[in-house]
Amino acid sequence: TCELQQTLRHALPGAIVELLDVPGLGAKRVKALHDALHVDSLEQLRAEAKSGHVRALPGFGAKTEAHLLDAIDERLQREPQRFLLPDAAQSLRPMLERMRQVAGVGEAVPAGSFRRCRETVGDLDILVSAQDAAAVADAFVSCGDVARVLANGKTRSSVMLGNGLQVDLRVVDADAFGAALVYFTGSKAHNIALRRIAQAGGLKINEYGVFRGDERIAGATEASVYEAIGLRWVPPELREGRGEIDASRAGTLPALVERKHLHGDLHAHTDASAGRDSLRAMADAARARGLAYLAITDRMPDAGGGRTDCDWLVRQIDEIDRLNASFDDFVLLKGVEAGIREDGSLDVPDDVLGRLDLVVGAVRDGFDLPGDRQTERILRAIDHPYFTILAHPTGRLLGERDACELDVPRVLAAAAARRCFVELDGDPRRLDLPDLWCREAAKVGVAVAIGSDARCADDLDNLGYGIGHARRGWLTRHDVLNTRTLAQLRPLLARTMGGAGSASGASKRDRPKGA
Ligand code: DGT
Ligand code: CA
Ligand code: CA
Repeated sequence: TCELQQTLRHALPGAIVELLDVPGLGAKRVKALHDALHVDSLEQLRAEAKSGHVRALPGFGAKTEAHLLDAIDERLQREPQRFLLPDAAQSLRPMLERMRQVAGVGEAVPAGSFRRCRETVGDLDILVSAQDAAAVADAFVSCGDVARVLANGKTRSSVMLGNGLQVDLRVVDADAFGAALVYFTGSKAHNIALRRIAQAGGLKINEYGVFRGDERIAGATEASVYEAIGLRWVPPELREGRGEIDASRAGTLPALVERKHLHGDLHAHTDASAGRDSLRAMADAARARGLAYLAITDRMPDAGGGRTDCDWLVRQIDEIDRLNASFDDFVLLKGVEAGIREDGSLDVPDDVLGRLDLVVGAVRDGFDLPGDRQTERILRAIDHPYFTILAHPTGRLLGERDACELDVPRVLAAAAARRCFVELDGDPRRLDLPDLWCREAAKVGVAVAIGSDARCADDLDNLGYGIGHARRGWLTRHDVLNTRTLAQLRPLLARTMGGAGSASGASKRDRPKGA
């Protein structure tokens, strides 16, 4: 977000931007529709088209009108759109700020899937504790981005923002805040399990508290609610009904990895390839974020015809050496994002790979290969003696491309055997390795490298999204590669990087998992 973006956004009426997604409508036509018919949402356009008002406009006609109706119906019937985390966060922030300014408001926090750090959210849920619910609701429905008010009751309201994101608000008393937060954080599966446990103990649990008969025995805090039914507080990221209740009862919940545990970042681009910022700027940004190391992993330019031009990489290696000489508390690691060809070979020659600290391998094409071929391709790449980290392993792009067909357990087994690593790419469009597979990786002893995949300095904050997703995957500090200090990391990287005997596998070191 920036001031200009906010100004422009507020200058646009209602949900008019969603009209631009309709095939056949550009800015000019949307403006014409708005000027003539005051249309500023899909539903309004549909109503006007149905009543024949659109065909009467200059440049539209009956055929266009019918076409628009079809396109709108197709859009409205489509699976409801889910939103990426940064988009949801950007809408959420100003709303929370607004409500926190209302007199008498205690807490104003996100709940639902956003709080659980799910990779996408269907809608946003906000929970506020306050005595004057009406004042909070008034502030809520008059937030800048609100295009439509869907419901405005005393304690619950819903709005639709201009970008199509729905936001639900719930206002509760402070003494029920914890119970309401548990309830509206979900997930539904987690809530159902909680209710069952309460019932088995002769208690009742709902969004107002935990009750024995008519007596409320807990509700002000989340911890009190869990404790009242014999459980320990469960981190929101685990509340998916995937074994967290049993672990809570048994006292075996994992100590989840946190952002402050990360000592470095193992995947970043500069203006030498996909990125926008210089080496120097990336290093400064990493240092400003308290990191001790940053791996630079640019990719080969497409030279065409299978040619490889590595001059740029050799120059970058030298430049990194020069820069590193100027730091005393920080190191740029020399890396590359090597493309994995369909035959499993890497698109960077071995003599260059041998000069690097790490090699991040990535599939960048052929996502639709059949599962066995995709798996073979990756197994072969992992077998390369210089291979270090498998980047964004499933290739999914949230909302755009499904994970490719891949035998993930086989890949993890191979990575464990070769003592290399898999990435959890923190780019909020990827969050790949997906959470369930992260859990599997930890189980089979493959450390997960959380990478920002930064395209610019600010993208280093992707590490935060990576951490959220890693927590959904039950990962602890010890399951994550870049919680190691540089001194601890070096020998782990060295095992693949042409250290004596590494190609024979004879001198492979033990990876100090859990150390
Ligand atoms: P989303 O919005 O699709 O990304 O996912 P959630 O989990 O945010 O779902 P949402 O917004 O429908 O509801 C928020 C939370 O409220 C949900 O995680 C649990 C609670 N909740 C909603 N409906 C029910 C229900 O019918 N039963 C129970 N036990 N809890 C519910
Ligand atoms: Ca939600
Ligand atoms: Ca909701």
